[in-house]
Amino acid sequence: MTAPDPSVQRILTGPRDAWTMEKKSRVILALDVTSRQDAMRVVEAVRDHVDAIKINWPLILAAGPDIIGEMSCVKAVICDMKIADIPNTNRLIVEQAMQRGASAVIAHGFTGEDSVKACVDASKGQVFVVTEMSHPGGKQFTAGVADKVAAIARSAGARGIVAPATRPERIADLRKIIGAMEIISPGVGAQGGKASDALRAGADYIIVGRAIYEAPDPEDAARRLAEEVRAAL
Ligand code: BMP
Repeated sequence: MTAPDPSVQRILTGPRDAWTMEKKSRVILALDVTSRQDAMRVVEAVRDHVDAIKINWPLILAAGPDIIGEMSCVKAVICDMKIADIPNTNRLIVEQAMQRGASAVIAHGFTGEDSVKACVDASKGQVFVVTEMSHPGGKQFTAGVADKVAAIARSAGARGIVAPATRPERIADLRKIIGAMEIISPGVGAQGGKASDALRAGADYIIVGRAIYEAPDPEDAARRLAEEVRAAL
């Protein structure tokens, strides 16, 4: 065991505002870095400009699952493991994530309503269901089933859906299916989507990774995004 570096200690002694995702900047940081040190550096820089931290496999595998708990001391953590299994396995995965400090999880919906419902039950409703994916290949399969998946998310009692900032018109379509549920929207920046377009189409939050953590000044990049959001609303 190595001692945490000073930046880690600063973060861990900061104010605890985790668990409830705020709706202030409407920016969710996709923290797809592959070391704990990079994760801490980026989070410390941008913490005042983001409402939540989304953690995906690259960081969980690189830093270990304890990173979920560490990050949850700073901000609400969304565990993006894109859970896609039978109901019992989904339940076990979600329980592990929530016990470690996640505020919400991301699951696939093509597995069917019973699998989504298992995630909903295990997280007390804190599930975002992936609909149409934001990358070009997202049109090959996910686009064709997205409406159905959104309907499943709604009937299973999920908190919201994940919908593509790269195709804002699809955000607007999906909004009609899910009503007042939340939409979190990736694809801003590196994938070509614009924050303002996604929000005007009906997204509640944008999810941004590389445009923040690969920027020369991540704090400045996150602040500018938050400003773009404010201007768009
Ligand atoms: P970036 O801003 O660097 O493109 O990162 C986007 C993030 O959102 C990544 O973590 C990716 O896994 C996730 N994501 C996505 O890009 N499109 C989707 O349809 C669903 C996602 O979860």
